Amino acid sequence: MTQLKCVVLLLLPLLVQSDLNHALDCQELYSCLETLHLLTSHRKHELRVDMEDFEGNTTFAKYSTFSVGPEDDGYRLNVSDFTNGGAGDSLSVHNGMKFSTFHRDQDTWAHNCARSDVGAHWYHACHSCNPNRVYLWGPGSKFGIGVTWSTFRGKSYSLNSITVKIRPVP
Ligand SMILES: [Ca+2]
Repeated sequence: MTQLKCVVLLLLPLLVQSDLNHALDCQELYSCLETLHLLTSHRKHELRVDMEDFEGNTTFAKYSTFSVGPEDDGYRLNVSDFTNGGAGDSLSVHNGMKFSTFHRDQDTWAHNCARSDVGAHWYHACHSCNPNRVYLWGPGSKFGIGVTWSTFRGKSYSLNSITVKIRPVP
């Protein structure tokens, strides 16, 4: 149950209402990152991303290897072995990145991707997908601000849903 809650918290759209809520959200995010690190550091896991647009189209991307590194290394993302379910690969480019939030800039950009893109993610400079963003409604969303998976509907289309699941594999 904890595993499911953490994946949902980390990877479903997150709308920050206030500084207080944001601080609480960050605590939960880091708690979940720690849980994901502990889970994935002892056993191999795979990750599947299911998504749906507002026209009812569904698709997925799968990665046969997924883990999160330790806190003292910035909860670095390790994801590889992509299988295309039709969504394309918008996550491999984030492989090796540290996790960034408003208050913890660990991206490779000179500025803060989390602040500029209103999210929390394993940013580089800055993203090809970002499930933790403002929930908007489909096409015409402000570029890069919505819930996006760029190889599916681009960065100006905020998806209806993104669901991310992990499970241990032999
Ligand atoms: Ca930065």
